[in-house]
Amino acid sequence: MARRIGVAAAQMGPIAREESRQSCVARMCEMMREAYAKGAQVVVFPELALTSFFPRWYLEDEAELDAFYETEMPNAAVRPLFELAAELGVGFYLGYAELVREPGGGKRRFNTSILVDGKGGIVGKYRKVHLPGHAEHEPWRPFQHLEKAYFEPGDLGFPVFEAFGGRMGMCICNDRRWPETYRVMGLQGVDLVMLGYNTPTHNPPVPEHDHLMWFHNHLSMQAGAYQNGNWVVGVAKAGREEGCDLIGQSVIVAPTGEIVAMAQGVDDEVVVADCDLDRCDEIRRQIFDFALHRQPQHYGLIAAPKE
Ligand code: CDV
Repeated sequence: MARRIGVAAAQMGPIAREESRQSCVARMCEMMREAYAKGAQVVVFPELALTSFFPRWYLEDEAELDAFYETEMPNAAVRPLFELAAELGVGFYLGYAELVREPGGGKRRFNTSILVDGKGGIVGKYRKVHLPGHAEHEPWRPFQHLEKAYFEPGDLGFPVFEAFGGRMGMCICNDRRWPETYRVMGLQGVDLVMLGYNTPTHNPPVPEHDHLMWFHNHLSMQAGAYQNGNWVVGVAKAGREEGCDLIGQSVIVAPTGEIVAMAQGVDDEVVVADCDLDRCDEIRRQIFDFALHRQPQHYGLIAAPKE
């Protein structure tokens, strides 16, 4: 039996600092309904989809910072999305900031995504491994990128989950630029990798690359798809958010590396593709047959500890 699923990339336009979670969730519910009407069984939303991209601000007040995190999932604000998923029988990927309160009073902070099935149940969780940016306030920048201050690296690895008739994987934004991300999931037979991103059009440390942001976005995801023989769905939070421009161009990429669907603008927008998970075999059997061709005895440096 063919393993086909309708997949939606639900790109979001900007989220203002003052916009409530309820408003964001209402936008997502509207897109989920549209995705369902277009035949989707799973909807992919962006990274940190419930708030503005707060690592752009240097926040000294801990209570102000904490307000951007979720301490439970689902919570009251997000529950309508879970309920709609169960009503429609549609799953989703959602990125959010996660705050874990430890028994001793400590706090752990992660940039997290979850995979929810068509019954509204959480079937998988991922915590962002590759955190870009800086840990200290850098006033010379036009905007901050304080992910290294506001999150710790994920501690869950790159797990793969049986869902939607295949093997589903997740990563988040900067992870998509690293070949190891896809390869670790590829070695677990992943069929479809979902990811959300917030990528400014301007990269303050290397402004000479600004015109390449869109190219590098697609280059990374197309390479990750082709080199491991899996589908990739990459979804932006896009547009001018609190004075900072974020790229759009959310895409669905086939295991051949071809883009089969792409968002046209930088607002809320749903694009859907019918993804045949069996197409992964075209690459995994004919080009990159891991069992036949990999030579891991020569790859040791990749997994060696950092100097
Ligand atoms: N949210 C991100 O991880 N953004 C990075 C930017 C800072 C380069 C990205 O890789 O898109």
